Amino acid sequence: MRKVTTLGQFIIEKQADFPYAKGELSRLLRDIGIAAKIVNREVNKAGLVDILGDNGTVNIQGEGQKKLDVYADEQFISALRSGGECCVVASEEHDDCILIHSEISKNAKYIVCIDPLDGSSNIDVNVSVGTIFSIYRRATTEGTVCLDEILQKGIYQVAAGYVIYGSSTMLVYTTGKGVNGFTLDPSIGEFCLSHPDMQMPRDGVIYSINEGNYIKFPQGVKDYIKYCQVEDKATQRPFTSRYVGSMVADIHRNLIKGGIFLYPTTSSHPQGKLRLMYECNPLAFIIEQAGGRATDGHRRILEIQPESLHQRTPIFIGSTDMVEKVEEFIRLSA
Ligand code: AHM
Ligand code: MG
Repeated sequence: MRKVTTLGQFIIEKQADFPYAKGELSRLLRDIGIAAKIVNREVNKAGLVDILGDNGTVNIQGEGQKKLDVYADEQFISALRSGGECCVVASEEHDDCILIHSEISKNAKYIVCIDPLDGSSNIDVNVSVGTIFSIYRRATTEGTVCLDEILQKGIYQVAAGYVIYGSSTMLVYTTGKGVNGFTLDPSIGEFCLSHPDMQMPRDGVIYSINEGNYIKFPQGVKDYIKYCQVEDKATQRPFTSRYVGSMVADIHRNLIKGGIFLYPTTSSHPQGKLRLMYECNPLAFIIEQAGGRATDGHRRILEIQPESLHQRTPIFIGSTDMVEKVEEFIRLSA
């Protein structure tokens, strides 16, 4: 029988990779894994909400039912608070960052940026959603953490990952030494290593973009989409269009099969839609670690200096050759 490696075992085995680590990062990752299992349980029950009680009603334990994105936010923050390794959380669900003050976290050095439940408009229709997280380290544990310490470029991430609540639930993460994927085995309640050392194909035939916005795209992106649709045997065109509308699901599929995900600027979202700190940076770190590429059309996502917590950016992310191709179209249209 094949040996099963759980997420917890794997994290401990890999701890030696960090010269500075005393186990705190491992504990932080483990805490995120535990919260993900709790959120997974609720996501799985989402379709039963009408039977068990909807928002504003009271469930059988006398607790009010919460929207799942709020629930996920609370679970991750609570896990990070009780873990004691994290000093501040920036979440899509909160305008300001959340400072963690507690006796056990007074020497905490890790900063976590998180989108607790991304693609939440897909929950009502039983389509995959995800959690995305990014972890940074503080240079000091002195004094209260300030905004500038949180606004670090993506290249300084010490770890990043996502959870996809899909036909099976997976947690995929990197600490800068490759990418590993774990599938939740519900029978034992553990994430088990299922996708060791994930590598993104250098090229692909899938493009993922909300084509309904075509008219609002910059010319270079319009030209690239037309390129994807033109017949050409040598490059296997026309390419296949696949768009779930949950960034995690679209990028997870493309990571495995090869492909590109695009969310450019549009006339209605001149800065792009997706958020740099907790959507684009963590996914860019993972995709680069798997051998892919992530840019805003001109610059590497990981090198953008964030100016605010909820900053948006256009993003082109996926198989290196495909991302380079769209960059070429953007350059030519300038
Ligand atoms: P959310 O954080 O409000 O869920 O929005 C992020 C999601 C991404 O998962 C997805 O790729 C994108 O929004 C889809 O946007 P659109 O509906 O404009 O295509
Ligand atoms: Mg989101």
